[in-house]
Amino acid sequence: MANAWKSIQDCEAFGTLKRLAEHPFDLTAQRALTPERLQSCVCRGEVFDLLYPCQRVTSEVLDGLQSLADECALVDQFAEMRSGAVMNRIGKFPSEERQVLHTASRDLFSPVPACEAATNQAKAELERLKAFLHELDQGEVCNADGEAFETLIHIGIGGSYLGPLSIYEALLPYQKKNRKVFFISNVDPDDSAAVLDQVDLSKSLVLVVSKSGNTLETLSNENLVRSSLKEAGLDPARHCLAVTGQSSPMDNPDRYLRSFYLFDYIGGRFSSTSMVGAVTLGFSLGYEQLLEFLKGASLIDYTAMEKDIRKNPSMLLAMLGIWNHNFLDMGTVAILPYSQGLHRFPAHLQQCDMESNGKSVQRSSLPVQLKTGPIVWGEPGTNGQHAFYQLLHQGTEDVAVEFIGFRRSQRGKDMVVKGSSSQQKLVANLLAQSLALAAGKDDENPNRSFQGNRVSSILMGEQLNPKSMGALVSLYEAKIVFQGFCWNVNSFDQEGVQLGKILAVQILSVMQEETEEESTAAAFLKAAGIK
Ligand code: G6Q
Repeated sequence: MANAWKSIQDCEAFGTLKRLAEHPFDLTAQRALTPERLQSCVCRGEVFDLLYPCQRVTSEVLDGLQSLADECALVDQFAEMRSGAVMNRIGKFPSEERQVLHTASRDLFSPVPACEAATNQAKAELERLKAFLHELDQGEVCNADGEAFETLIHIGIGGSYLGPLSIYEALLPYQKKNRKVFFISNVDPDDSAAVLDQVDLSKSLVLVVSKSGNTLETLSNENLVRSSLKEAGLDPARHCLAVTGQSSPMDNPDRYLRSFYLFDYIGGRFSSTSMVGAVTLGFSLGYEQLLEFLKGASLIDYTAMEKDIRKNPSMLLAMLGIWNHNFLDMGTVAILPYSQGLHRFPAHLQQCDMESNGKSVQRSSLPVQLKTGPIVWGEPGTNGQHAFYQLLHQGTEDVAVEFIGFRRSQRGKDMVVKGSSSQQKLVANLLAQSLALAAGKDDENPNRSFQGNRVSSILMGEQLNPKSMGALVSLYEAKIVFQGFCWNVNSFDQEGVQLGKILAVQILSVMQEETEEESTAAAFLKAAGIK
């Protein structure tokens, strides 16, 4: 019932919040950041606590955001999504018309999953993966010389790459001995060449991941690696694995040692907990740790069903984002993890968020009336502090910041220098930055004065491990989905990406023709010195 879904601007609370936004809480005022505020503005979650004293909110604002969430029926829509409603659609126009069931791929731990049919499909794939990983461990799957596979080359792009990459990198300390993963995504031949230079192909599995099975970059890279295997005298059918959609052009089990399925109700950027992430993570971490990762992800899907925003970190993060974006007019969000393991996580979120909510049409097919998805970017702190934080503190662009931190380091190897450990320094920097951005600093020298009221929140977890990484992934997925519901956009299609795929093919076809015929593509190629 698409017409029943409201956008926030149609809600009564919208007006109240507009009024409150005329005089947002002043974080620079004396006694603004009181110990009481610092201790009470915390949303306790299962794996992460969300600290939000440095947001320009009062309890009145939070009540308004709660009303918005209620009026837009965010939790009801989330429940509908989880149980298999067709959410990927636009009014009466042709659209993907699909269910949205990435949550089913990890809803494995409840006796009553929200969508049993989809969870059963996920379980069946996981069982096949478990068996395959066991065969690998036992040496039943091995190379032609009977040696173990030690390397996996993951080939994929976009949603078939960024999630698995960022999670793999985050969980390196949990990697099994003698297992290593390399990624090839870019069609730039230097990307594949750099990987091929580093691996021993005879001991490598090649995992080709493509839901559609027809992505130019991925197929080109697959061909390139297959030809390298052949050149090395290796049989690709013994080395290549696939993750793809059923009946895609890649759904050809004869070409692959093993094929795993990704179902059409799981969008690429939401696919980390499906076989898209599971095969690579299973190879790297082993099956038990993969399950821990899925457990963490599933846990947050359940806490996301809590209607009280003060008790639901993903929904609160979403609503604070709405407040900053639509009421306080901040157009960009910086994701700043104070954890080296998360160094590629902002890139994953950038895709997940911007591809989902970078939309201008409501689900009713009418144009949106409000700004939708913000620009999302980020880098790990403290490195960022020595780079772009200058703009965060004193620039003319108001950036909403989302810090991510952990109380304990991942590897536990640390030492005390000048009275504090490196982990203490890391967390101290995070907290100090949040406070400094908020409070600002007066100085008679205008160049040394900090305006303050620069907002941030902090997601604080105990330690980065498979379970918390799973939780972090699904916490942000839920945030993005909630915001899409607020704007009443379809967060699950990606016409802009499809357009790119078509355009490149058009230019390539002109490149391959020997015709002198004038066309826009031909002129552009000539201008670029390519034809
Ligand atoms: C993700 C997008 C997009 C997609 C890539 C790869 O949600 O749809 O980033 O993941 O274009 O597509 P394939 O998996 O089909 O190769």
